[in-house]
Amino acid sequence: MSDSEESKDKKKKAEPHAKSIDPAALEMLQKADAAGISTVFSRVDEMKACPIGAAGSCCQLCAMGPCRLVGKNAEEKTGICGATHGTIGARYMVRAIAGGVAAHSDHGRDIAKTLLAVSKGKVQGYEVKDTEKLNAVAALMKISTEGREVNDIAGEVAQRALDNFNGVVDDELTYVSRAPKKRQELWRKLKLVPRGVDREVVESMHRTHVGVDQDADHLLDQGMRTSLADGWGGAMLATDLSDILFGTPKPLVSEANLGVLKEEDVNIIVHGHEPTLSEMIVAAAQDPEVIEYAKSKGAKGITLAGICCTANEILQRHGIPPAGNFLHQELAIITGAVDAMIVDVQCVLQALQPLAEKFHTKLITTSPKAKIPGATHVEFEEERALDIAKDIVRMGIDNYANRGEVTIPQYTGDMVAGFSHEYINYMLGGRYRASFRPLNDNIMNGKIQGAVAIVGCNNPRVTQDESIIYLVRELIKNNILVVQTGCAAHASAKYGLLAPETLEEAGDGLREVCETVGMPPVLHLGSCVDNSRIMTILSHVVEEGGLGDDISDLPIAAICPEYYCEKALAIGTYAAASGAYVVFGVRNPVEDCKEVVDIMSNGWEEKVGGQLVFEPDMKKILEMVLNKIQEKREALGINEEKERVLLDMAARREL
Ligand code: MSK
Repeated sequence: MSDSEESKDKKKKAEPHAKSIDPAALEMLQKADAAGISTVFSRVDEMKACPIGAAGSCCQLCAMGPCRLVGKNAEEKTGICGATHGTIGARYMVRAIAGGVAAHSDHGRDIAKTLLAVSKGKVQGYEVKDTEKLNAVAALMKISTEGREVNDIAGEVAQRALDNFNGVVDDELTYVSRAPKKRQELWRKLKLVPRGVDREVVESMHRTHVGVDQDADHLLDQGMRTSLADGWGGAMLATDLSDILFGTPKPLVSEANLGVLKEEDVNIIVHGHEPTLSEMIVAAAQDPEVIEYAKSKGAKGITLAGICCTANEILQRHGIPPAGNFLHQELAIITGAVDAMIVDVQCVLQALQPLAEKFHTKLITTSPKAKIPGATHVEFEEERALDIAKDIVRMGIDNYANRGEVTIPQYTGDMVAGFSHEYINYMLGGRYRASFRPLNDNIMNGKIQGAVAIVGCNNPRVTQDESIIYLVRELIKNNILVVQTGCAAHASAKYGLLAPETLEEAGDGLREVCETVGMPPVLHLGSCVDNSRIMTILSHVVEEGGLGDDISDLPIAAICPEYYCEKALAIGTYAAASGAYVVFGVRNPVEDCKEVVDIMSNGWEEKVGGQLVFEPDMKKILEMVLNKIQEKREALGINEEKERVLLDMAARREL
């Protein structure tokens, strides 16, 4: 290679950084390096992110371009069609949001279809597991339950849910009514109320096509409306209907990390996002006949584990341990102990199949929506769900004999998972007085300063888990209750932060409240679609009273420290459009589009009381969030020292 070629090659490479803080990950990366195997961690060093695209300065929407707005006076430059930096950045954001909403909401649609099929008795292995939740959802949908059969109600609920996708619901999604009254009115006034999941996604794609909507603020309003179709639509339905079908989560113990795999067992991993097939895989892996089959092949039994949000779905309801988060998917295969990895949709790296070929792992795709060249495709059909699940588990068992060298890093973290808004309500108030009152009171008296959601993914551009763990630890130390979902929750689980012992690290006030109520200071609320549970909790907190009359009044925030995908941007946008202060780490995807950056921070704060901001430095994120919480507390007037009034007997009687 000539000198100039070598320097060009260097420019394409990223600055190396620490890969992970997880010793299990580091052990597997060492094994990969020694064997000359590439992973997402090594490929990220080989490919520097394109600086033009990374800052939102590249428009690829038509064949007159791609146009890049760089160099001197870049802010004043336009694309060939005349599109400004603001228009280009806003179009990028809206398309990314639409992509994320499509993914999570399509998941919701499939759950609704399963519920409909269950109501008609057309499926194998599924039934309505939580009738109380079914009745609660029916009541919210104004569907009568009086004297009706469970499946009859389920059918109408499922149909109403499906109507939310195609916009057959009076131009307002059903779950908008779950938001605080003031928020609903604001959305109506600003024309942000979503009218149908599909309709908003289609309109976003239309308005971002070349030659249509060219006003950044107007475009970003559509971004908010589309995101709300997920947060208070598709994703919220995914959560509620999954609870109806598979059971509403209740606290349970489990453990997390690669150490959950067992050398003497057949190890099967489910990975992706949806609970429908994985529920049946759980049943199949526990079937005595299937376990006997595993034993007949020389294994001691079957270990089922998960990766990403499919893991969260079966963790929350069955205690099945996660083998790790997003960046663990390749590392699990590198252990040499995974006999089958069953994937559905979302967050599945295409690199898995070439990697699986270097080991003995059988990669099995199951969704009619997602195939991977080289992987075995076993299409999932609800009519034969349990039979298909058993066939797939048997494929893993048959593969056990083909194992080579096995290295399982012996690291696990203990955890309590399985929190739902229903359970938190019960936990705070007890069976007869279930209520969010104790939470509100303790926020008002300052023992708990506020609450922060730490959610989202891993991204190999930053050190795996580092900022998630730093922020969880610092926030609870500062008396902030932390709730988690997605791969960020797995991160905490791996380091034992979801275990009750974490109370030792909490500030005095938070610790006192958690000890009294009997809850850990970091609560795992489920998968990425279950961020909708956080929206529901916030609505209940507002309704309970004493902390303002809208979500934007609450001393709360959301952080997505290690995001990587469009789904995360969609979630962040619906949280901001609902009134939350939202901070993303890693990088700002529209950094050079100053108009867009300003609209999403200052403009949205004025308009909807929430903000979407980006800050790669975790220490600055902490400072920003703590300041915002204090700002909200000041505005509520709950930071003022209350004068102690000593009451005499007469005053007490009057009270
Ligand atoms: S799975 S979207 S890497 S959280 Fe929900 Fe994890 Fe992010 Fe996928």
